[in-house]
Amino acid sequence: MDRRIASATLEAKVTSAEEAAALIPPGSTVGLSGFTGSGYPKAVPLALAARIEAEHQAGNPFRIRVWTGASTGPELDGALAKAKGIEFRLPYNSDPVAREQINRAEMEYFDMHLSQVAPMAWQGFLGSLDIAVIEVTGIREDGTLIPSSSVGNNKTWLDRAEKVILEVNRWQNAALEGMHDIYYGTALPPNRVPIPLVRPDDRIGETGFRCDPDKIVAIVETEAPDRNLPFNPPDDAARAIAGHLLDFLSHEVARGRLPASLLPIQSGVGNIANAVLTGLVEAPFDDMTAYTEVIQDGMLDLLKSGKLRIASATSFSLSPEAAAELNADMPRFRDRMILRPQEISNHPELIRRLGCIAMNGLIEADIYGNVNSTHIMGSRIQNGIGGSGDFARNAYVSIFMTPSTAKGGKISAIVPQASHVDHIMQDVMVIVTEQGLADLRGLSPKERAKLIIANCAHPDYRPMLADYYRRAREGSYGQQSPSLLKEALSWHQRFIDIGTMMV
Ligand code: 0RQ
Repeated sequence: MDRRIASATLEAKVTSAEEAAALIPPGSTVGLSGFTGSGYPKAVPLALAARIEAEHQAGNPFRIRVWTGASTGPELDGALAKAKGIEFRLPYNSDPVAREQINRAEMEYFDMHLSQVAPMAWQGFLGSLDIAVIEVTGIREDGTLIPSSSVGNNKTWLDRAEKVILEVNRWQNAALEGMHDIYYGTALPPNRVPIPLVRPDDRIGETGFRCDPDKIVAIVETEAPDRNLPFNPPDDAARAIAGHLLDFLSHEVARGRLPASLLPIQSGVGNIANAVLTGLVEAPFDDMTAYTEVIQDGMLDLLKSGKLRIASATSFSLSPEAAAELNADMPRFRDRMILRPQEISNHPELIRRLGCIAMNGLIEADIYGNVNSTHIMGSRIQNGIGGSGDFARNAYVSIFMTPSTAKGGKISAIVPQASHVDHIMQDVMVIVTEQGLADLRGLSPKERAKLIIANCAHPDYRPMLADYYRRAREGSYGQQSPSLLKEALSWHQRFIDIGTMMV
């Protein structure tokens, strides 16, 4: 059998998931691996959830505080949330059970920029970390750890936690070894120095995690796949959005504002982002690079096509088919992919230096181009800000994309005023819907409003928006960003009251 633990001292610490979970006391703060459904521990959280349920049945309170990289999988967030075992969680979450508990105020959720999690932990702003539970691909003879399909905050959790539990997952391809780049040069002010990365393909760190062996209290062996959710095939809206965006990029190249190989692309998760990447396979750009958070199916297609030279990220987020394809051909892909800690994949300094083209989804945008990425009707969390803020504020071009309506047309994605703002208008350069694209660079709020209503709003809502804007031009207190305060959020209230924004 494929041996994954080459250190005899550490092999002696192999135990069952139940025994490892028993080392996590109630009230602990636990730093777990995992980013967009990849590289999360799969056995210890399940065993812990069973233990929590048993304690609850015996009448004993038992909850923990959970820190991760980003979203994980049903065996982690899903199981612990179902057991009502999470008191507090950070950062990005996409688990439906955890989402419901957050929205019912049964779990506290600190939604933060993904690049800031590790620095804030080091700065001591988040409190102390009791235990790290980290999935790895293997353990080398010298005790260094071979990362798995995501890096996320693992370096920081391993360094900061008092105790470490490892899951060595044999499902993860042994050929992942060598793909990672773990940078140990971050320091706190006043000792911070520039990060020596000037191209997406630069390697500036080590291929494994350092970990004090004395801190390792248990090692559990697993053989379990990542979450690997399927992608929906792109629908008409996704294809139209991709088409507008690719036209825009071609136009920018023609105008000399982007090089023919573009600049490093960042792409969010989801079906639209994936459709855009797939569209790039046919587009007239060669020798492209990606400096992004996640490598999804479309990114693999681009690598296979030879159009993408290198993809730098912090994790994979693949469908089962793409994961199988990657695993079957890992050595071929390995040299053209780099997985880094999320504080490096999302670092504002590096995003600004490289000049990334950021492409992310949104929930709603207002007529001035303020973007809400997180809250439905201003109060209900969907997922979280993730890395969208890290990229949008620092990108060379920051692009947000969405279908122009949601929920079968009952909701307009373009509204008089965003019910929550994650990205202020200064961080939003381009908005794209299936209706068209609004290039907002260099425009005043009133110029932006005209363009967004004309190019991005759905025709069913366009007259309502134009009417609102016309009356705001007449009746607003000020005329820099005209607004009718009593009416600005009435569209959302109408949806809550009668189930549609349409009058
Ligand atoms: O609801 O699941 O009930 O059907 O929101 O929307 O249209 O499927 O789009 O999957 O691309 O997600 C902004 C959430 C878009 C995502 C967001 C409802 C809609 C559906 C999902 P259902 P879609 P996507 C890198 C970058 C923040 C983080 C980020 C996101 C569900 O892109 O989480 O960008 N972004 N990270 O029906 C009510 C509206 C709505 C709405 C959509 N206006 N009102 N519901 N929905 N618009 C990755 C990481 O950082 C890890």
